[in-house]
Amino acid sequence: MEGIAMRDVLRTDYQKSVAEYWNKEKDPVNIKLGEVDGLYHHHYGLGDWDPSVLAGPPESQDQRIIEELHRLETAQAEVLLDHLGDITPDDRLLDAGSGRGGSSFMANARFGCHVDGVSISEQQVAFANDQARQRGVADKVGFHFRNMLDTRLDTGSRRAIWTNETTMYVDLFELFAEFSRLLEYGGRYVCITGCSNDVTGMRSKAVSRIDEHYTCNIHPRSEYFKALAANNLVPMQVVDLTPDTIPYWELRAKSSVATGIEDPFLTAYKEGSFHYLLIAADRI
Ligand code: SAH
Ligand code: GPP
Ligand code: MG
Repeated sequence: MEGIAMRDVLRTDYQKSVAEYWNKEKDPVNIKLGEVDGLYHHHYGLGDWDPSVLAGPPESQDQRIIEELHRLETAQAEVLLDHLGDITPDDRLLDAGSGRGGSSFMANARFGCHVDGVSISEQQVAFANDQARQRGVADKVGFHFRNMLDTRLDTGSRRAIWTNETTMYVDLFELFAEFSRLLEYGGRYVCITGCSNDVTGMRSKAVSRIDEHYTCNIHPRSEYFKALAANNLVPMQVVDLTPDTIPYWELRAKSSVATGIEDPFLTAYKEGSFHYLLIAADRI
């Protein structure tokens, strides 16, 4: 399935700029956390942190915080995988916007299933395929330089699809049309995302700062449900993860790997203009 032309993956100037961001990305907040155990994530954390990381020898405190942030990010991916339903080793899954592959390796380790990841960053695809070889799972986990709006994977080939913090880069109606095509009947789609709150009106200053920081376009909450309904995807569970992600941001703000985006996230969550949401939907 390889050998796709660059222009078929990066179709717009916007997509080129997103690819450029991810091709260059080497921030310590992601690399140092990944080095803890070799699982590299590009998403945020869930759950309470252990206050003992702030006690103990001061010279190793920073490393304790990094390990704790990484533990919370891995916990986030476990929560996502918990919502995929019963997956067997023969099932094929899609990690849409797969980053450096962390969630894909966790899915394969948990279910023994096949996973394809797609990303519009060639650097990420190369990195993640290298990880797959090092982990000895390249026969079941593979990453591809593809646009998730047009994956060119087979129709009906997927038991489950997930997006872990990737939907803010694309039009949701186009994305869910592609997922609806790829999923088998009764297949599951799980999304973890940040979305703006329709109830408080148009995007807040803090949400605009997050968009600017990542070159993304955070969608309002309503847009997800309109686009799912328009594409035969029926929500089964909707979980507001906002209270569970705030501790991660508070710890990250205290760490040496803080990037400056911590305050906008904390402001947006606390003022109620932004939510961290999980949606699990079935293909009918
Ligand atoms: N899901 C991963 C990475 C999230 S970062 C994780 O949890 O670690 C966002 C990812 O979305 C990046 O890998 C980026 O390349 C990808 N992405 C953004 N727009 C995309 C598109 N149109 N098609 C495929 N991938 C895309
Ligand atoms: C990826 O995480 C961040 C995004 C895909 C963009 C926005 C997500 C929202 C929920 C709005 P990362 O791990 O690369 O970010 P950071 O470098 O800040 O840790
Ligand atoms: Mg990160």
